[in-house]
Amino acid sequence: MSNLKEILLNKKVCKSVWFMRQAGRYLPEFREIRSQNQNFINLCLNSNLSSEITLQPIKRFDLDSAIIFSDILMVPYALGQNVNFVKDQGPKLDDFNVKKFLNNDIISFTEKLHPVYKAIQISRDKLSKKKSLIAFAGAPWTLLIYMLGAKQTKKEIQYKIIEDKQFEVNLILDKISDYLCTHLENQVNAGADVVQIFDSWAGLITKENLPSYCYIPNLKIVDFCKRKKIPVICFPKGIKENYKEFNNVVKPNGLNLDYDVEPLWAQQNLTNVVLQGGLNPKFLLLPEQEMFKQAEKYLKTFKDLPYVFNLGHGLLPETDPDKVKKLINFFREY
Ligand code: 1CP
Repeated sequence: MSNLKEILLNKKVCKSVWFMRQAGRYLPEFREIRSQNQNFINLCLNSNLSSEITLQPIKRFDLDSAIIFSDILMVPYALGQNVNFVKDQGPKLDDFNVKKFLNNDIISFTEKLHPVYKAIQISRDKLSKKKSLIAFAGAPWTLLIYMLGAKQTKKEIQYKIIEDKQFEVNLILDKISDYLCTHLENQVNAGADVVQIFDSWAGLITKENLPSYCYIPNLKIVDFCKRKKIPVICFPKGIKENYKEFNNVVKPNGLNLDYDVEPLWAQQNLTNVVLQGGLNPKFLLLPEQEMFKQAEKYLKTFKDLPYVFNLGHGLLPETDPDKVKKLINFFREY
């Protein structure tokens, strides 16, 4: 077992485990706190509670890394766009306003996110030095999906909204990376030692638009992290065989596989990078032996490589925490 930061920077042939969305919705101890805090953004701005939630899965499962309890939508919030989480509908943001967006500055942006940085400080102080604390941000494209209101219901994306708002798309892609880089650097200064960039909606981008909407925006942030010596993991979810081109262009330290990427294909095509994840979170809903069989596919394929055991997307709300425990034990004994 080795520290995530070391694996990413030195490509040590070691294994490590953490899960996306490990802090949150499927844990009874999270639900308890959440039921007393109806406003999700305010919960993310409560440094003590955010830190407590961050450490809940570490206490329960002794995972190798903690991921800070926050949300990718804290950035639009700090850029002046109010965010509401409507039950069973997902996040709803105020209409995007060009003038308001352009009136932002790095100092007030940082001030608004101070509670997140404070939560990282508290968590770092309480977390064993052997464990990594992961900070994160949404990639520009994924954030603009929410900022321009293209995600209207729980499942649907209105791509037409994006096509009709080319000026706003270009403006956001051009301007938001400075804020994202600042947010990542602030989180590292507060005590995080690894960062992950979530491009959850990259799979919606057409092949011809991938360079301008996905590769280049991710590359800008990765290059910034490299200059600052911050180990960075990218997650361009849903781009299928384009994972190869993404890896060759963006060259992050780590790359999270989604559940559509075959592990053997990844092992052969995604080189000079530390691979992470891949296992379908739905497999945690299967009977134990079936779940182990699926997990073994990844562990076998990446046996002689540095590999971070994780999922192909976040843990599902209906996941039984005991199953998570069993999966971690299986990984440790493997
Ligand atoms: O209890 C609740 O209602 C809140 C559920 C919840 C939680 C626990 C949301 C709402 N966000 C989070 C925390 C969160 N979000 C974390 C930290 C916890 C952890 O990982 O352990 C992280 C890393 C995120 C990242 C995030 N938020 C992403 C990228 C990853 C992914 O899932 O693709 C995205 C797209 C969001 C937006 C978001 N936040 C929450 C919701 C319901 C949504 C919308 C998801 C959607 O549009 O489908």
